[in-house]
Amino acid sequence: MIKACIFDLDGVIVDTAKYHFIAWRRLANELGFDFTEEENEQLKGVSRMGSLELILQWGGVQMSEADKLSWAAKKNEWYREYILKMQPDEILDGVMPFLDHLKERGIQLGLGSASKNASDIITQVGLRDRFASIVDGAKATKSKPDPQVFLLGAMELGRQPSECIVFEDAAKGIDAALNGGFYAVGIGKEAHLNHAHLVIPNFIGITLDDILNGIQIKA
Ligand code: B16
Ligand code: MG
Repeated sequence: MIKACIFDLDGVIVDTAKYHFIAWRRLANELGFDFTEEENEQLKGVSRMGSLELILQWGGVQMSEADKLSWAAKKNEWYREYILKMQPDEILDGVMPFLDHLKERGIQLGLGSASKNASDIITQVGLRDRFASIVDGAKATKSKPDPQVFLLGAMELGRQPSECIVFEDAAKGIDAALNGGFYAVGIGKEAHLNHAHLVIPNFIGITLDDILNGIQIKA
């Protein structure tokens, strides 16, 4: 029996990946190199410091731990310039009707994001009151593919992982959901997410029964 749905934020509810990309690219450029949108794909669901480590590797740049913290803080300042201007119209197409539909079906809603900015983003787009549980990168200490962020969410909702579906756009996020014993639905391209129970391109026109049929379980 499915009782709850836990949503990743970046790439599932809103497209903040584009703002992360702009800010990380600015950091790389200031350090004298560049990286591609394809490389950026590998940063999805990865923590801030984990992302910085990967980017520095791509650029072949080494620096002290103190400098890493200072560059990560700069990147976050640039990123926050974008997110603090976000409006409800940046919620991805199909998300609002799907959240309304889940509420009508009595399904609990949770948010499980690696982002320390999740709380501000969700407030900015007016969705804060929709989620009974919000677990972000400040509450969760272990990065995806560790399932901690989703396990904390299930605990806050009073549910077992087997009663919850996780919606994720990142391969590492799907790993995290599967590692925790959740049903995992990928949002985006099959090629990146084919280890999920089901992959859908987005939420447009999607019903709970479509999802349950897709993951082959009964409500
Ligand atoms: P912050 P999600 C993740 O959010 C992003 O996908 C990832 O690109 C980002 O580095 C991470 O949050 C940390 O974000 O710097 O705001 O703490 O997809 O788990 O909602
Ligand atoms: Mg994501």
